[in-house]
Amino acid sequence: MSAIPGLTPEQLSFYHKNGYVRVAGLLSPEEAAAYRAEVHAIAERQGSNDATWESVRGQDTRITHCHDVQFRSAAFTRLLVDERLTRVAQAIIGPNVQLHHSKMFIKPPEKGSPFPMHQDFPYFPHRDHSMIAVILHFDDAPEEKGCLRVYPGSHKLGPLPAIGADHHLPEDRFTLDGATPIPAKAGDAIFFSYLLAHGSGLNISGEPRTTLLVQLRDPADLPLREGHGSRGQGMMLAGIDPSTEEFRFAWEDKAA
Ligand SMILES: O=C(O)CCC(=O)C(=O)O
Repeated sequence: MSAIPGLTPEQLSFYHKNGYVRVAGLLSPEEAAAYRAEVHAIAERQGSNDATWESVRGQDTRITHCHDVQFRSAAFTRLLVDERLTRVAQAIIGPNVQLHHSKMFIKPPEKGSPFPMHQDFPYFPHRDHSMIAVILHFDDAPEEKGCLRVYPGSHKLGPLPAIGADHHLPEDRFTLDGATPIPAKAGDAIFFSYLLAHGSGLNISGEPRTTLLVQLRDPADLPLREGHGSRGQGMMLAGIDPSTEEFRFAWEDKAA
């Protein structure tokens, strides 16, 4: 057993009550700075792209993204299995932690797109709701940079009706302004349930906001429908996949 702690009992009970927990200083400021440089280097190599949600397009805002970053830089392969991260995930999910997908975001200065309030559930619904996200902050994310905002305890409402192509929540009930801001420092990580109502505001500051978001689940949890696949999905980051199914090559699955 590793000596690296996951969550204290207080942090775990905070998570269960509120649906999220911020772990301060999961990475050192030096490590965060190095990952930040990697994210910006990937963005530089891949050129301009934008992941602004349909419901907030047309306001001259942008957000740069790239999925499955561990296929772009080995630094992120190492980060995905970093025990400081996986042990927190184990404290929440259980001993076995499986990768669903990863994605980096850079919210550019002054016009970094917001994320309307939403649950992640409708994108990749699962039977047991074991899915969590962790947002790793590679630079400071104060409120004016468009930090994460949440409705604490909303994960207890279960799956909620979602609207439009980006599955956002009704804007009259779940306003961005009414949500609790969770400002973070470089090196902090915020873990949250895929049922938590969350979003984030515009980056109106003069600095980019740079993050990596990783979705994780219990391998015994079953997707309720196909879709939202990703390269590397199913990779075990901690523990084992207890499946007793016979080994199959990936191309056999596709042919089935
Ligand atoms: O990075 C953020 O501010 C939120 C991202 C998010 O909610 C998502 O990608 O589902």
